[in-house]
Amino acid sequence: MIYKAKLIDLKSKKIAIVVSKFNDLIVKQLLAGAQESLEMHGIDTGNIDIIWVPGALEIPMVAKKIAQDRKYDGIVTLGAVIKGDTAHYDLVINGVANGVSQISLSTDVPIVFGVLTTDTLEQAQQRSGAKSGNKGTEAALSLLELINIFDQIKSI
Ligand code: INI
Repeated sequence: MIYKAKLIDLKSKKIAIVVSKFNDLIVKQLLAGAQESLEMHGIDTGNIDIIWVPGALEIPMVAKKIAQDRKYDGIVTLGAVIKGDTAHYDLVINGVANGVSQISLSTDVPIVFGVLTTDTLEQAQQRSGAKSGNKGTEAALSLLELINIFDQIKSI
């Protein structure tokens, strides 16, 4: 048997988007891309909750809380960590990436990582709706695929 995502009715699925405010010009583009693609694939607008946190480092703790509460069928995490001249960069990236990964492995809720990590603001712009696509859109699509797969394998 092969399990692959297929079109299902997503109308009743509840999605949370946990998004950090830091670098807000970029994250607003990621959020717009994620919302648009969720809605385009049939998620009801009223079933998408957006939870703002201060910075990317705060994403895991909020994602963990809502994953444990089991109110959502899936969680998209969005943020933008831009290197610039901050030494904080590596700490933030490691914290958010490890945190989200741990939560996704320790709960049964599909969670995707839509946190941009770039050296420059320009690269972040390219990946948030300009030349190199939109990481928010990609993350939302991955989540829908994952929810779909979860639905199929839960009855195995
Ligand atoms: N948070 C981000 O989301 N992006 C960044 O680029 C960033 N930098 O570079 O520092 C950043 N730092 C804040 C961090 O996420 C926490 O909010 C802060 O340390 C308080 O815990």
